[in-house]
Amino acid sequence: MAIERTLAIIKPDAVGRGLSGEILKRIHEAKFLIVAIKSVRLTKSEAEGFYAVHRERPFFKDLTEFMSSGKVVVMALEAEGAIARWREAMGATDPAKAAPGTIRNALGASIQNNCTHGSDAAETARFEIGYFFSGLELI
Ligand code: 3AN
Repeated sequence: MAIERTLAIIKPDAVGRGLSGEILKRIHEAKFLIVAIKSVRLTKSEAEGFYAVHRERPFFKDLTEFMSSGKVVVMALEAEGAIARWREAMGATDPAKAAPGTIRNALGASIQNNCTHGSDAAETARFEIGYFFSGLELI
């Protein structure tokens, strides 16, 4: 399997509940390399730009308000098959449907407040990593 990079976000619900350390521990245990990391507070329009693919969805307004409601921790993760592996580690979008042992099953509160984000494909990962990190930050 090829070495890939994916964008991971610890969302405002998890940061606010003091879960960043627990999620970072899981990232290290799963042997992802953290290529870049920062803590940022998105504006509403920055959150809208990030989630532009969802702009027609009924939950877009709530989602972008939520994602701009507090600090997030944004990371570029690297590993073999990183995109699928990080999505496996997160579990299904709805914590109630996420497999036991996954981050969302263990820590997620609702389909919106589900602790983490992960890119869903190679093209999305490229866009999302570039949204947050410059070339220099990714060396
Ligand atoms: P995932 O993050 O599992 O790839 P997406 O890309 O379908 O899920 O959705 C992006 C984000 O939008 C989710 N992480 C979640 O916070 C929110 N979301 C998705 N579906 C719903 C929904 N039905 N109601 C409220 N929020 C949702």
